Amino acid sequence: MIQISLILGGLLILAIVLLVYRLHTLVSVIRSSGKKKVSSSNKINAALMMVFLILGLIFTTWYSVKEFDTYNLPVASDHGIITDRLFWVTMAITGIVFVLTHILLFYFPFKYQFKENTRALFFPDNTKLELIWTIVPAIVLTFLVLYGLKVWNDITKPAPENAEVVEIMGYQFAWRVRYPGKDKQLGEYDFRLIDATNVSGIDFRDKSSFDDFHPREMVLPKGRPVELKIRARDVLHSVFAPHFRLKMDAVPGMPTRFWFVPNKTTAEMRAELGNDEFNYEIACTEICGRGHFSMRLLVKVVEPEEYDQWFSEQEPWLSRNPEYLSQVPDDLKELAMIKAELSEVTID
Ligand SMILES: [Cu+2]
Repeated sequence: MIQISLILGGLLILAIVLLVYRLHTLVSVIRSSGKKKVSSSNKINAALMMVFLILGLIFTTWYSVKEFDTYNLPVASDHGIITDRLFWVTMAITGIVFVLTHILLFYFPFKYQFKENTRALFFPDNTKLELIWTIVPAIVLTFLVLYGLKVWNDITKPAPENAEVVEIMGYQFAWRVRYPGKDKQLGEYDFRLIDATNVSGIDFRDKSSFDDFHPREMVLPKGRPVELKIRARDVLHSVFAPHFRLKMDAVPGMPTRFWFVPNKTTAEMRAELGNDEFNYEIACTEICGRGHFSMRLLVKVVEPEEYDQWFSEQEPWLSRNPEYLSQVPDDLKELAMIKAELSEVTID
């Protein structure tokens, strides 16, 4: 009851205030009829436009210079340099236009503010001017689109033959990384084979699967092309490694890929940033559920020799989970045991 009367009371007061204001306006119209009078607020508003323009320009320039490094991630891949160049060319062209139009946007209200003795110029159209402002942006935008298309084609062309292949699978809520093992061939997978242990559904009917291994973090060689084969197990995820300028969706039922060449080791990036704790990482950039935030995968870039060393020391997944040998066809069992470095003893 009290709430309703409060609301009604509030509405009543609001109505009274509005009526008083309306009355006040009408009275002032009658009083000043016949003579035009420019209030001082007109001049103040015009002056404030200039103040806002100048202070705004000073502040944005100062802030952009001061905080540049906060918003600019160092780049650590070959194609990242090309992508960055495209970004800065686009930024320069659109930035110049943006600044110029905004200077005019604030300057014109100041220059053309209402003055009692000035009359507005009647300016219906100007074909030449309209042609200029149509053709110039059309040419510039065509250049930007073609340049962007060239960059896109460059970075999405098929990976070189000798690329290191790494599979990355997104699932709620982690990444599963798989390397092809010593045969350098990733085995097949089948979603029907997924269980609590075989998280990504590796198919052990395929002999390429026997030596595949799953490390906890992704290790990559510097200076060698790496092809990520990307897939998702449940919902949409997205592989995002900002330092490599890498972003590609992981789509259930539709494998995607992305290849790139890391060009700075983790150690080099640590030295560059002066931060010993720095690590490259892959994050999920698709809001994929309540555990989305935890989809962080560390990436370590090392010198190629160190990578080969690490690669050769990894243990095939099958050798840690020998019970999955039962899924291997009988005629391949012997091969599976050799490739998974299993001895008879481990099985019994
Ligand atoms: Cu995700």
